[in-house]
Amino acid sequence: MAPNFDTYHLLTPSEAALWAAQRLSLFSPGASLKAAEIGDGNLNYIFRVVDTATGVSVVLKQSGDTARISDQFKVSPDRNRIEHDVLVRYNAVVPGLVPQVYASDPVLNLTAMEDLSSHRILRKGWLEGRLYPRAAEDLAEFSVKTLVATSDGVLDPKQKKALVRDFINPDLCEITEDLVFTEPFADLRRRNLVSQALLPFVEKELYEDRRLRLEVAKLKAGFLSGSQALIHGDFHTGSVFVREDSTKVIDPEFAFFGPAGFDPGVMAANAVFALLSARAEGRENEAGTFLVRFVDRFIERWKDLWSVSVSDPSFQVPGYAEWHLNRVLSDAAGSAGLELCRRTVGIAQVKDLTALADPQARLRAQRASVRAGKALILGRDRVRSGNDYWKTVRRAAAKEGLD
Ligand code: SR1
Ligand code: MG
Repeated sequence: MAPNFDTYHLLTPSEAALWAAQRLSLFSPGASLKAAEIGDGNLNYIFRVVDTATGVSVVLKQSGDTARISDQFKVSPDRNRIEHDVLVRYNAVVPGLVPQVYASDPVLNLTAMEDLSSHRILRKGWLEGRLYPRAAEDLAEFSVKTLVATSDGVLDPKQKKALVRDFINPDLCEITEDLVFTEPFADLRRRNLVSQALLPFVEKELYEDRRLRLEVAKLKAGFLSGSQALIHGDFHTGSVFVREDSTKVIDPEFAFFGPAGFDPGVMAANAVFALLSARAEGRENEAGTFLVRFVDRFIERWKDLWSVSVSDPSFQVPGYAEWHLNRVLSDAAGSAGLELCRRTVGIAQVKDLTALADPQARLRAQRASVRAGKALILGRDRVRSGNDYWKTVRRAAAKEGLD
C-alpha cells in the first residue's frame, strides 16, 4: 500500500526514503534511496536517506508526540515547526554555522536538512580526545550574533512582538522549567537519577540548601518572564556538530524568547562536564581551554556587536550597554550552574559523567559538578570572565581531588 503523507504518523525508514524521493529535488528520478533511523537523542526521530549510487544524502528530523527518553513527557510535535523556522533564521544570521534547511512538512512535523555525517557531535569528539580549534570562536560568534540580533533595542519592537508570538514554546519550556529549574533542587516527581552513594551529598548540597533554592527561584523567574532574545534553549555540546574546520549548531527546538545568558551558560557548563570527565580519568582534553576562550570571546564579540547594532536611542544612553551585559553575564553564570546540577542529578544526564566506568571517579566528578554548579549560581554576579569560570571550576574540582 502506498504511504499516506496526508495524515500525521511516525514514518518508517522506507516511508522516509519515499518522502525524500517525492518531496526533495536533491535526488534524480528513479534513484535508489536507502534510509535508516539513526536518532539517539531524548526526543525525536532522525532518518538518514542516501542515494546508494551517488552518495548524495539528507537528514529528515521528525517529531513524535512523546519524548523518546520517557513517555511521561507529552510534547507537541509543533516543536518541529519552531526548529525549522529558527534554523531558517539562523541561516540568515550565521550562515555556515548551522545546517542548510531543504524543506519542511507541517503535516508530518518533519524537516529535511543537510546531512552532517562528515562531522562529529562535539561531546563525543571530546570524549575521544579530539581537538576542535575553531569551536570556541565559532560557538561564541553563533551565540552573540543570534542573541544580539533578536534583542530589544536592535529589533523593531513590533517585529519583536510578532516573533515572541511565533516562537511561544510552552511544552518545551515546561520541560526546561521542570528539569533545569525545579527537580534538581527538590525531587518533587521522584524522577531524579541519583545513586545511593551520591544521595546524601545531593540532599545536603541541593535539596536542603535554602539559600541556593532562593537564588534558583530568582533565576527561574527570569526564565519565565525575561523575553530578552530568541535563545536556542538547549545549547550544549550534544547540539553541536564539529570537524576541525567546521562548526554547525543543530537542534533549536527549545527556542523561545528568554534570558540571553541562558545559551552561553549552558555551553560553558557542558565544557565543564568534558573537563571533569577527563580529569576523573586522568586524560588530557581541550575543554578547559575552550571554556576560557568561549567565555572571553563571547564577551568581546558581544561588546563589538552590541555597539554597532543598537538602534533605539533609549538604549544608546551611556552606561546601558554595560548594565545590560552585566545582566547577561550573571544569567550566563547562573545558567551554567543550573546545567551543572541538573545534568548530574536529573533525568537527562550527560555521557561525560555517566560513562565514567570507575564508580569512585564518577562520584568525584559528580560531586565536583554540583560544587561548581552551586558556586556559579551563588556567585553569579562576580563571574565576569573565562578565568572566573576556570577558577570556580578548579576550586570545586580540587575539593574532590580532581586537580
Ligand atoms: C525530556 S527531554 C530531556 C532533555 O533533553 C533535551 O536535550 C533537553 O536538554 C531536555 O532537558
Ligand atoms: Mg536536542
